[in-house]
Amino acid sequence: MGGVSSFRRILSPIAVGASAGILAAFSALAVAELVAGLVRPAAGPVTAVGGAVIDRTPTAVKDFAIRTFGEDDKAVLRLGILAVLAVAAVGLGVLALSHRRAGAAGVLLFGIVGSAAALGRPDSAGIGDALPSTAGALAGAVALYVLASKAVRVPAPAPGDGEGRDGTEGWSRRGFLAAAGVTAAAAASAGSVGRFLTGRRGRGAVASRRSLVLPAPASPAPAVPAGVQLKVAGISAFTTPNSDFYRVDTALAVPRVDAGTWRLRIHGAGVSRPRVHTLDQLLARPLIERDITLTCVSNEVGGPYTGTARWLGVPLAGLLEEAGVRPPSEGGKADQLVARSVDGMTLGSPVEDVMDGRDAMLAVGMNGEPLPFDHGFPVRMVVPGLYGYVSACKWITDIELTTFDAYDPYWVRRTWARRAPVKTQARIDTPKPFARPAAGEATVAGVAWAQHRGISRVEVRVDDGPWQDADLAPQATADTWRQWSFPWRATPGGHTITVRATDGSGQVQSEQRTRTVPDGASGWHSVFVTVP
Ligand SMILES: Nc1nc2c(c(=O)[nH]1)N[C@H]1C(S)=C(S)[C@@H](COP(=O)(O)O)O[C@H]1N2
Ligand SMILES: [Mo]
Repeated sequence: MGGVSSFRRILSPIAVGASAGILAAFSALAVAELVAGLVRPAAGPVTAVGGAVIDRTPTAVKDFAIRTFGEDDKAVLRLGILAVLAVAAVGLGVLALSHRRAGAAGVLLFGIVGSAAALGRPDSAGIGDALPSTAGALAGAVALYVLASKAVRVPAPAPGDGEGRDGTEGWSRRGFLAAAGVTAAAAASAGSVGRFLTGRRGRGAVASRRSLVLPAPASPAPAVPAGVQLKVAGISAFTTPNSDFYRVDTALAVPRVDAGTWRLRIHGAGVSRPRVHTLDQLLARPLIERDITLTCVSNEVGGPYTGTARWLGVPLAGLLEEAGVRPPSEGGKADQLVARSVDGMTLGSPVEDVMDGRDAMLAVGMNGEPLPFDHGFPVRMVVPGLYGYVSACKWITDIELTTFDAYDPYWVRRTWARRAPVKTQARIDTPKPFARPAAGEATVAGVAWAQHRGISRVEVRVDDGPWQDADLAPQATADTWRQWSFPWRATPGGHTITVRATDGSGQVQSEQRTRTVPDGASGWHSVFVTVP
């Protein structure tokens, strides 16, 4: 008996237990996926737990995740959940070899966590949401119990016999392998059927989007002046293509809403004529088309979470007026409009702002096509001048008129400000940080935004030199960003280039550096470059 065989004696139970645990977890997730496909895909355990984690993640950590992983934050979260499950599965599998019941019971505990997460999500559709996790946990517990009972210890080999009867010392392999094979095959089939069902559910929504024909706007977008797009390599496009448009939301599974069954309810304080609108009813109204820059409050100074699209939509003020709503300045009862999405998100906007004549709308079109699913199909809100989290509800389904005193929406409960107009910002798009531009004529360029106030001036400073005016591209509207460029004679050495904007009311962008929480980052953007 050497060290190798005693090592095997320890290793092989761990390997057997680990495989039993992983297989049981796989079965649990596969059955849960199958049931979620039947009940409601968003109630699946990984999606539900992920959503619950997002809801409970402290703002600082969420901000870190957005900064660090960007739009991959959700994939990272999913992987994290699967990693935690895998570790637990290995532990329970090893435990089950000696304590079958305890191992199986451990799997059931995970079912409780999944069910609780699904029931606690703001979009929970009721007790049925517990089914996927419950069914999955039951399947996983049974699988683990059976696999553990197949992995029985055979009588210890006689001294000098060397290996156990079927190759693995002290363990019967054949029965276990057969049971493992059957479990794996059954789980894989359940998982595939589940995927198929979930895919089929989404197909109605996909078909409804494909067949949606957007009406021509009654009020087309004002002609964009020639020259809004500077011919400078590396500057952002004036209109952000949908495929490049930033995406920020809490949806682990993007809602796929069928336009045919979609409804929008308008109700609440001061709504004398509550109404439910269908999409066809909205599309029959005169539509407006506008270029509007949307910005996320989580955008750091110089960050990427801003973009401009040509939105097509129904003016929101008119719909509200028809429902009997008056702004607070005209004696209206409600000062907050709470928009609610199909996934339970809530966003609150000042009623005064959405009714003050700006182009607040329920958007149905983005850059000439129906809203992409990622950006809120079939209908989302867009309000020029307000950060997305206080205005731009995607997959909207409900508008409730209330007061800021009476109700705190999702982000406000997570330390963000109740009111959040967009702060004036200028961003250097080129050169990039730590670039090595050649000495001589160089171009510094970028975009500046102060939605609904407009941009009147952009200045650039190199190192500790004087502020110098940048050349401004024409302004499309006060609701869009504005491009700027600055010819720079680059001299060898390291240089810090800083930019600041002045908005349409003459207010110079604040130098004061603040974090994104609670109401948006402020401060000047600068990049450091080295001219070789
Ligand atoms: N339903 C829903 N709508 C939402 C959000 C969300 O998490 N859920 N995020 C908001 C935030 S914080 C921003 S910045 C904008 C982003 O819109 P986009 O993803 O289309 O760029 O959507 C807003 N609308
Ligand atoms: Mo945002």
